[in-house]
Amino acid sequence: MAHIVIIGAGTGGLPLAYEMRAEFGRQHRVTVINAHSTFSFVPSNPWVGVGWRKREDISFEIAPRLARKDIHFIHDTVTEIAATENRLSLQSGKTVNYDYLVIATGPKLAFEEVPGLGPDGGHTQSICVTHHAEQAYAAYEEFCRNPGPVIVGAAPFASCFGPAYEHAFIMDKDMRSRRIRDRVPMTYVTSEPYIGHLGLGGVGDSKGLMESELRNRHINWITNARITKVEAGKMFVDELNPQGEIQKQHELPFAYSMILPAFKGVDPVAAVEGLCNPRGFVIVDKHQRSPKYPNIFSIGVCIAIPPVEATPVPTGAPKTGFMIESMGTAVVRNLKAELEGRPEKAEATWNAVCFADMGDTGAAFVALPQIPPRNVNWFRKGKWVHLAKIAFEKYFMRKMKSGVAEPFYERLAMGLIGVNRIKNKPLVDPEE
Ligand code: FAD
Ligand code: DCQ
Repeated sequence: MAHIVIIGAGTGGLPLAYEMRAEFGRQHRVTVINAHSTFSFVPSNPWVGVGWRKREDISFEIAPRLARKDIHFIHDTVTEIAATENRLSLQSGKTVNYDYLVIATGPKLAFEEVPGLGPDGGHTQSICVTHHAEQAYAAYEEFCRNPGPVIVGAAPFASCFGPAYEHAFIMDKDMRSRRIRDRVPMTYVTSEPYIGHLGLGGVGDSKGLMESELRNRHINWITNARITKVEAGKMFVDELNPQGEIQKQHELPFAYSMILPAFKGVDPVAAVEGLCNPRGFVIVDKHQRSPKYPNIFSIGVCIAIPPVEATPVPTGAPKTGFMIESMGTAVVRNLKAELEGRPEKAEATWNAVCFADMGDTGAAFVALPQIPPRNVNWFRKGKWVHLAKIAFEKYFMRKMKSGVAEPFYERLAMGLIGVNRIKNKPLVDPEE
């Protein structure tokens, strides 16, 4: 009997634990360790930021859900990974031994890279985690009583631009409903080289469509923006030209600001000798496995993937939910093959499939593969996306509570639009 330990019970780790249990039966021990006792549906955080959702709408206690599936849960923080000894140290002082480890620790929010950035001691809000989104909402209510200029955007080295656009559009919608939008000049400030780049080199006509949406809503923008410093009510921005030289320097006043930080790998993961790249992201092969430590796999935001292209202000490629779950499916298959003594074979499709909300409408995109030129390069805007995202939230929450990893109809629906989790895998595998 092997002991498999998963660090992180987020978008990647929790479905992975369920899928392992479903695939392995009771043959192997599965343990999940998470820093918080609750699961939180991260894509709904922008809604928490404007009070459209409360924490309890998008979170639940993990322990009872995993217990029902005979998955051991430890509510604790991993502080050290002794990779050569297959042992973890936890904040409580306990240690946990493993045979196989899956790292699904998500991002470290690197606010420290820009002086004055972030909600803890800085001057900008964040919606990256639910407690930040709650803080952002409290600050937003305060702001609405005394409105002024708003800056929303993303810092240098950011990779997750979708939520920044979402938050700008959602705030615009919310302020229109409150009848205060006319008192709020809004600017979108981003490290992307152009609007709609999304860290993906654009998807379909995302540039044209997103620019048009921003214009329609009187949201100005600065691209190739390197935010250098934030003071109370003032943001300092270098705007670069395509050659990477400073073209203009801005001092932008604001009454409210939400800036997506750069992501890095969390400290205990980044500290493991030979496991990570310089930004602390886990280096994996195409089977999600560490080349240095063959019994360590990794999925989600914490893995190293190359940027789609070099940009004047550095940006990274996003890792979206479907891609993350696909990585989990690949890990389960490869681990199962290994435990049964068969050669590993599964490779996740690193595609970008996403619903982005815009308050009363939304944008959906499919980019297959991530790096252009692509076979599928599809971007659409419409009210149906707003509704689809709400439906997806309910569906995903139900799926995470019930523990059914990838129901047949989901696979069928995604297969019909040509999006499969595993490379070269037929829609319905006759062996299953
Ligand atoms: P997470 O979901 O962040 O999970 C990591 C878990 O690891 C956390 O529970 C954390 O507490 C735990 N952890 C970390 N360190 C330790 C430790 N040392 N010990 C124990 N536990 C630890 N993608 C989409 O496809 N669609 C969207 O609409 C979308 N919206 C997004 C909105 C926001 C605001 C953000 C930030 C991202 C969004 N994404 C979206 C991108 C991506 O899907 C999410 O970031 C996703 O949650 C990443 O999953 P993950 O499992 O890698 O990390
Ligand atoms: O896991 C997902 C997730 O949460 C992390 C999302 O955030 C809301 C997603 O958007 C997944 C899997 C998704 C993708 C959902 C399917 C989108 C399909 C869009 C294309 C539709 C074409 C008809």
